[in-house]
Amino acid sequence: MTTERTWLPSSSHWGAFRATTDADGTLHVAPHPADPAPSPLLDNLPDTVRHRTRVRRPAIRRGWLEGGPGPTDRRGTEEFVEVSWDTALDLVAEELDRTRREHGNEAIFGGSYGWSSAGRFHHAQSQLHRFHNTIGGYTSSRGNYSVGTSQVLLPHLVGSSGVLFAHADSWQTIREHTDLLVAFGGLPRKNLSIAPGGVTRHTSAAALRDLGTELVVISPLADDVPTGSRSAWWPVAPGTDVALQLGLAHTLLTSGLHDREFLERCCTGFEVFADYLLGKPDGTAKTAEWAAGICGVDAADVRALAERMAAGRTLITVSWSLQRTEHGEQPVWAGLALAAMLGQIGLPGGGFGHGYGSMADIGDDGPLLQPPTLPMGQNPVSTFIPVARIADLLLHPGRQYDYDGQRLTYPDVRLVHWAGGNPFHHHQDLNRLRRAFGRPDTVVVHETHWTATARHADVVLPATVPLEREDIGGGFRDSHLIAMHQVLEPYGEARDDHAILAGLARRLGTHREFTEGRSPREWLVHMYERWRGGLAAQGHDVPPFDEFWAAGELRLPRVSHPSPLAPFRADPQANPLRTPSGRIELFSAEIDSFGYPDCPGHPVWLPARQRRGGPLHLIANQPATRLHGQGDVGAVSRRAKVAGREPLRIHPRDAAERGISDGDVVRVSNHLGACLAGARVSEDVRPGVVVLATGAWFDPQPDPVRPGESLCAHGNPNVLTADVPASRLSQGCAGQHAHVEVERYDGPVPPVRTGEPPPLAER
Ligand SMILES: Nc1nc2c(c(=O)[nH]1)N[C@H]1C(S)=C(S)[C@@H](COP(=O)(O)OP(=O)(O)OC[C@H]3O[C@@H](n4cnc5c(=O)[nH]c(N)nc54)[C@H](O)[C@@H]3O)O[C@H]1N2
Ligand SMILES: Nc1nc2c(c(=O)[nH]1)N[C@H]1C(S)=C(S)[C@@H](COP(=O)(O)OP(=O)(O)OC[C@H]3O[C@@H](n4cnc5c(=O)[nH]c(N)nc54)[C@H](O)[C@@H]3O)O[C@H]1N2
Ligand SMILES: [Mo]
Repeated sequence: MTTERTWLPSSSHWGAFRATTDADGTLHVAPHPADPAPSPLLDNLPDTVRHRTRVRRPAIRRGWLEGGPGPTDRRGTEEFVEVSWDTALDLVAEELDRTRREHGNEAIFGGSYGWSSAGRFHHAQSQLHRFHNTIGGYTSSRGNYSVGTSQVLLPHLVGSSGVLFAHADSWQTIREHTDLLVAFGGLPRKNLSIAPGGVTRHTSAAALRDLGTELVVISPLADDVPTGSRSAWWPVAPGTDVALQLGLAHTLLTSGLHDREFLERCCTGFEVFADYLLGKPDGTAKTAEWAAGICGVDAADVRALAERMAAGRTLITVSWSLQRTEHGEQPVWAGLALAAMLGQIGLPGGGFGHGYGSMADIGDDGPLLQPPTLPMGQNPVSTFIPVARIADLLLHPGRQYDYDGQRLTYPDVRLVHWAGGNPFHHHQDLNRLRRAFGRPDTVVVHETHWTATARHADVVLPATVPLEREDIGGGFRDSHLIAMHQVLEPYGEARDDHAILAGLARRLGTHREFTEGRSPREWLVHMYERWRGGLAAQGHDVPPFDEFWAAGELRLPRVSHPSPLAPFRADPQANPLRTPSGRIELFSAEIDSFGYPDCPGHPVWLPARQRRGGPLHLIANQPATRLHGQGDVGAVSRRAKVAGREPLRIHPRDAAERGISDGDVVRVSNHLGACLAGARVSEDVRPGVVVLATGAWFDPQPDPVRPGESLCAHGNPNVLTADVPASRLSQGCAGQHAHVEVERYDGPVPPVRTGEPPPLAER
């Protein structure tokens, strides 16, 4: 006998879906019926939402509970004591109040970077910011880990980053107009599961299945080549794309294939760049031969590609991964300069793209609509850090540093409050981050699961997951707005972040200001109706909230959003870019005036400084089996593990040299740290390169090989990446690359402990 199930709508960063539960509570999920290419990551959900690593009750590190706040090296090692909500909220409210009274609100770090979950109201970071704005403000963070380098660079070059991100040509336009797509960093299918806030129809993933356009895919990893496409794979040495771009540019210049008219009319500074290509300032011409020697390709191929690029409509795209490296500004700037030389910027399907293959919403043809948003208020504190400087902030109060032409000083942070992010996933050099997390008086974390960040906190407050609450889901290019219905009861004593913060606000006298007297459902109605009013003003009628909620979704109206680059190209005088010259800046007098040796005034070849650590080049890219650390305990992520550890891809030649066979446990190490991983021997990586994706939950244990040091038993690559910025200009995350040695590990293998909660005692 079959019983009728009620499937309820919900959404996630990896897609909209429907969910239902069995009589025994087992969760079932099914993709949205309109999704042409649903994400495999949906299958992580059933195990994750009720996993034993869910935080069940508020928990306090014993040392903090008994000894009070203060710097300590015991975070991440001590047991937790479970307490009542009232006890936890009283203690946190008192500590927030003490910190702001004794040290000022600047001493509270509330940047709280991270992806949290889909859902416009219960977005943890937005809730946290709104709360802190009511109690006097906080030191914030600026930018993100995804495109932190480009976010600072692009305004100098093209006036804003939105010019490239929000207005990227759709895959449909590419299909119709582009003869050749040259993808630096590749077009990995795996990344197209994801768009922040949700993606109901995975049109980018679907488009890649049968693009038809000729592709040249430049990447050390074969996964980055879409299957079934007409593609050539150029497995260049990692970190050398700029040399290839310069070699192509030199060929265009010396063959007279560059578009002089476009460069003169729409760009500034080409002469400076051309002199550099010809080697006038440094004596090195950036010829195809020069490039070939650095990248490990044939000079004749470089010349042929340059000619091929100039012969038709060519789109050059640079993945976001390339700017998440040391000197990450350069591949973006040199890629833009190369596209400018081809003279097709502003033409459909031509010019320069940034992030095709990085995120589902780049190239998506959905409407560009700001979904409903939670107002966050104003932060009375202006102090901020570039987001990836978190460890420096905690380790070096008072120290000065450069950022985009400014000289900034790290404030003295005493309290860290994090909700919806996992710095022990996202940050580099985790051993250093552990030391940094020892410095503040107090660390408060809201988490759904016992992540490494929760384990390094003093106070852990259990948060609900989206299926345990009501919300509105939607991304910026999403075709639908999703009514996220509640499917499950909250786990244990978990509360919504909003409820947690409302409890703190009540204790600090700002409850009315924080909640505005609305229940969560009333907030959804309020946010939706305000948004609906805005749409009506633009001539788009959408139904009232009740109808939207009952229908479970809303198909969004089509809103056209022409790129500003087409009118700019047609008449740069009348439609200038928001750069100092009004044109595309191939030489930026402003950046040049900052005098940063690691980011001069035009694109240059600068090899990475961090080459120490070992003979193999490690790529720490996004995982195919989860979103960052989210869902690492889910079925898809677990299935891919090797000997219970994160898989490390290694070329057969490198494996043979080291006596490593497929399935072996290996030890990956450098001067910064070590981890264990499971070997996957594969021709898909270039020799000399190993790939270990991010997101295995950090499991620091005593290193059996280096006494006194720690090793991650699970395979988190961020124990190996250096905590250095892309440059002094952007201070962007440079976590994509590291240099390591890999050995077969024959010692006693420590168990991976991340699948269990930490030791918990009851008060
Ligand atoms: N080496 C290296 N490192 C990298 C990168 C790289 O390429 N290489 N990439 C970087 C990039 S691009 C990014 S974006 C970052 C991602 O880094 P993060 O965004 O920090 O990673 P997530 O695992 O998504 O962390 C989100 C956390 O929020 C929790 N969460 C989910 N929903 C809720 C909720 O409703 N309430 C609360 N309180 N918590 C919730 C989840 O359990 C999870 O632990 O990583 C960066 N790190
Ligand atoms: N499945 C899944 N998809 C995701 C995410 C996830 O966690 N899981 N995260 C999302 C997020 S937050 C972001 S910001 C985007 C990030 O998007 P990206 O930063 O573009 O993604 P990555 O997978 O880190 O890197 C893409 C590819 O670049 C290649 N690469 C690395 N170094 C080099 C190099 O020096 N030269 C060349 N030519 N290629 C190189 C790697 O082989 C890698 O597969 O991904 C999003 N998509
Ligand atoms: Mo990201």
